[in-house]
Amino acid sequence: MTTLLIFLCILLISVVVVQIGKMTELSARIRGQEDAEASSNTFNANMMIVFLVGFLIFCVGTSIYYKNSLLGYGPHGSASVHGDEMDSIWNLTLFFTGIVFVLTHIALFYFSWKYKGVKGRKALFISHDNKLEVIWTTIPAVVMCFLVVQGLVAWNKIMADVGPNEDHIEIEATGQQFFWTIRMSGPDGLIGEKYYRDISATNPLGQVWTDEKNLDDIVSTGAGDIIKLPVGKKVRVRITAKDVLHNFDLPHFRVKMDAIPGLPTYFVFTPKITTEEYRENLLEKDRDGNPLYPEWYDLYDETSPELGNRGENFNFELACAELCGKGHYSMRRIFEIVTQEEYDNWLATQKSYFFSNIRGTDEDPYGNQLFDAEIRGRKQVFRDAYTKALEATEPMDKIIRLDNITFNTGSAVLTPLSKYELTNVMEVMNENQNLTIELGGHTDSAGNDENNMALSNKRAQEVFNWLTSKGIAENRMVAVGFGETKPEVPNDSPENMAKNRRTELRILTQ
Ligand SMILES: [Cu+2]
Repeated sequence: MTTLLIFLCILLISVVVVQIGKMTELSARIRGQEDAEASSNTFNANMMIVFLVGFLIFCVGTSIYYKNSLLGYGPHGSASVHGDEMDSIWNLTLFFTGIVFVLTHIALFYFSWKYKGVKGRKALFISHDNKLEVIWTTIPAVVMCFLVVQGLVAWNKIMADVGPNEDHIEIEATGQQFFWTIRMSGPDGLIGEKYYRDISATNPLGQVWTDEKNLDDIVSTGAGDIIKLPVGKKVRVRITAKDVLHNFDLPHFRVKMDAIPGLPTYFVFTPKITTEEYRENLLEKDRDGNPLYPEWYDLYDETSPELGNRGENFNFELACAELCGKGHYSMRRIFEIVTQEEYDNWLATQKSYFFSNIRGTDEDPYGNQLFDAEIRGRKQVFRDAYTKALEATEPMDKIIRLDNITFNTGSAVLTPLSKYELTNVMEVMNENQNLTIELGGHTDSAGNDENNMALSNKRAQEVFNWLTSKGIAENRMVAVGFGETKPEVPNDSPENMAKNRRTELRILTQ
């Protein structure tokens, strides 16, 4: 449709041009060719000057009109430490190119006016002029050298990597059609290894789980998830891509770097202003209380006035600055700069990808062991339940579910991870020599009643044996199999049946 419209437009314009040509020809024939040419030359030459004035006014006018919307001007000073240097290089370049821009335009249009076609005037022919050649080669060369050297000095400073022991936060951005996967180092401050062959549906970045640096890494793909970073702390972003070229662009921080499949790049920057402070700058008022930048007081969303003005809703945005496909625009992500304290609190609420998605699955290489934090966590849960049971008076409440004692399916063989909970039981038995307990085995209703009874008996006995092997006296414990006779909930769903398969500890004396 668009193509057809464009085609029709071109066709119509061509028809108009041909018609105008015909008319000019016709009028020229009537008035005499030469007179017509002379008046047309004067008219065109004068229009050149009109255009020149109009064009320069337009350039200067729009620059002034939009100055508060341009990065580096008005409220949009750099939000990162290195950005100021980049802005000053930018202004320096703009100063020189601006002078050249204005002068060449004036010369171009003035000459067109001055040397318009006049009857009898001949053009001067100069084949070569050494002086002119030297002038217009040397001046641009010197200016360019000056700008390039300044630029190189700034570039080397900006692209300096972090030192070997320098305190910094490491994050990683992986571009993909059409979203960014942002990986943040957890409390260890380090990002784990990746291997492209490990990429799968459950492991989108190909993290190598045997590398312990990966275990606390946080992975965020949701376009709505906000990434927080602390103000004043150096951030090193590793930038990669999974399919096509993307570009990691944080314009307010003057950070921009291609994301190239197969070729990791990086950028180091230090945010120097929080999102909150930046918003305050946008909403700044002069001494009389008038907004300096009134456009930021416009409603953020006219259909929802309760959201407030644009300034209050301002956010630093990550964009993909490479036209990477149809959904390119949707690669927007929000980065929020906060105080160190807020950052620490936020980081503590973020779940590591490994522990929320991989732990306990087939991909987990640590299936037969618990991490210290998990051991402590399970111990705490057991201790809390134990204390509650000790204090309880009702016989019903003297029972502790031992969910972390598990068996291989259909057998009485303890799983390797059960030893941690068994150790918890052993410890309280050793601490409190008056404690006697009943170890109860329970199954769900699946299968034959007698088999279930036998299995639960064997399982309770297995727990009993483990504890006696660790030196707990046999006369302080009794192992009972209840089979399917004491379901905790009706056996009407797989979840409920799982709840009914359990080992229980009941306190007999304490
Ligand atoms: Cu992209």
